[in-house]
Amino acid sequence: MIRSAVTVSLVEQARSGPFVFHDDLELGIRKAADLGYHAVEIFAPGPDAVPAPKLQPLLKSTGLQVAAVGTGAGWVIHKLSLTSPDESIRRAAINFISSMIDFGGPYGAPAIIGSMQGRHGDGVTPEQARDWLRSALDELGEAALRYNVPLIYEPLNRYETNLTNTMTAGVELLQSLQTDNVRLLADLFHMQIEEVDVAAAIGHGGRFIGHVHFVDSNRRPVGCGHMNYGPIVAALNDIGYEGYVSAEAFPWPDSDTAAAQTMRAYRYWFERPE
Ligand SMILES: [Mn+2]
Repeated sequence: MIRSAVTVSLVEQARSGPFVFHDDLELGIRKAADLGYHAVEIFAPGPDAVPAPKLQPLLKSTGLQVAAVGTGAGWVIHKLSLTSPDESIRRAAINFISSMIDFGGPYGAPAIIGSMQGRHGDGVTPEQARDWLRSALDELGEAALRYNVPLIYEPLNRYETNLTNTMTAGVELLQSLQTDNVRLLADLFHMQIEEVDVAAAIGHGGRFIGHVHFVDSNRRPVGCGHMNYGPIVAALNDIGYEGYVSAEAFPWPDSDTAAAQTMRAYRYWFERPE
């Protein structure tokens, strides 16, 4: 079964970012539960931002899961990158992501590597950057095993990274790793910029896809852009996808409307009788 999730950001520096709820995790979780979501995806400033004694009872009382935890704060706040020319920054980036794996793991939530992957250039060759990225994914993928969760790696559009822009490149990267515990994030916003055919790319990603960012072409909530969802949903069903479709979208026109709109779209696309 494909389950629904909605993003909650607690990162001040990401206030204008594509997150449906901002600032207040408890309120975000309660609203998500009221709307019928299965889970929240948490974008936190660090591993200690949300203490377990606070989060656990909230999840218990609402019945919500944590779909995933973002690691982008490592970049947005600390300017850490897995492909920085500076070895101490690369090591700090791995340590930050490792601590986020430890944050999400007890909830069964994988960590997502998006902006933390960085980019080549600045004296770093593409080959060198990919070597560093591969070695980090191997280390962190294995670290996630102790929680029985994968590590999620997100290909981004060309304006955000020059390392991996498509599902095809993502599959090639994963196949070159030692670990088999890394999965791809199919973010429909990035994909509609980079892929020739989003549905075909999902088919190509196949079993490697472990998470989906469910969003429209303009990064507004599903139904507020020009994405053609019919073939995309069919492709997810065809590959037997069973993870989350998570609303990583702008709070447009506002958080409550965006969350309700995405839930309407989720029900239309994923809960319709055959
Ligand atoms: Mn995304």
